[in-house]
Amino acid sequence: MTEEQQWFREKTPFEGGRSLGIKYKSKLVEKQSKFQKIEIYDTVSVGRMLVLDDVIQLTEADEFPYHEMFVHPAMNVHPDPKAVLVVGGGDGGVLRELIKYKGLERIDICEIDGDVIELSKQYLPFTACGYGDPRVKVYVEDGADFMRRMKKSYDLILVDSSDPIGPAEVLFKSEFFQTVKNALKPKGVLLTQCESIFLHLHIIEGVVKATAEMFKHVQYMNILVPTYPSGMIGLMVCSKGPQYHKPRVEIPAEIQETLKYYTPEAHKAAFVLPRFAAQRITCQ
Ligand code: SPD
Repeated sequence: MTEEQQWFREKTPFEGGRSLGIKYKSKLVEKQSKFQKIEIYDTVSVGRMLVLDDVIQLTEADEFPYHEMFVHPAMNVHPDPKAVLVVGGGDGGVLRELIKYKGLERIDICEIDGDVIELSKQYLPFTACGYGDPRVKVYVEDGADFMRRMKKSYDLILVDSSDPIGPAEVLFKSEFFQTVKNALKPKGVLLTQCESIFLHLHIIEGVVKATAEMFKHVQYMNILVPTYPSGMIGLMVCSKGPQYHKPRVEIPAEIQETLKYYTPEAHKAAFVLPRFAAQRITCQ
């Protein structure tokens, strides 16, 4: 292969004719699973990189903002989290952050594609390092089917999905959010991957509309991740209990020391949106 061919180019309909290129040293994995094409690269400048159906899911260099912000704001504000479910997230990044909390008693993960879990354990040890924790139970099946059996079971449900094309499309729909709501305890909170304010406001508005009918508070949290399109991504925080934009406590010092992105200040800042986005994302 020539040097010019050693580039991965992410081209999705979501990116408006733009493309991000990442130069790689070698392709470590290319596998068509039952659900999607899974690729793992060893890149020149961002370490290992996971790609599903041609879309970058994470790189070793900048996965930490996303995975830290999926967990620590919710763990900070929820008054007594004991039971958590991760939907998707087979690479293990969200799990890695959750297992830092000794007070969590139950950590379930439901990932539809078992190959993502196995390949992550093999090639992405920097994210897939929490599977050995005795509290972690892995379910390989459709997340919505799983949650239908789990009524009022979880304090936190964290939906770490890919983009709303292919297998993840249903995870952005009203019916799915209703299923999540039913699987949450009365004061529970859902955090769900919700794309970029620069590129996907129409998708974000759809999620706000669907969730605002079901949850007491719906708030968008913005996170800087250079490798995602436009350099940022958001999470929609849908709460049956408190609002999540104000940290309630300092998180334990031994956890804070392990973090590179999250601080209570970064937590507050993530909920402050630029004007054009705040005008379109009506939060409550
Ligand atoms: N545009 C890609 C969004 C990917 C979000 N999920 C990433 C999974 C990392 N655990």
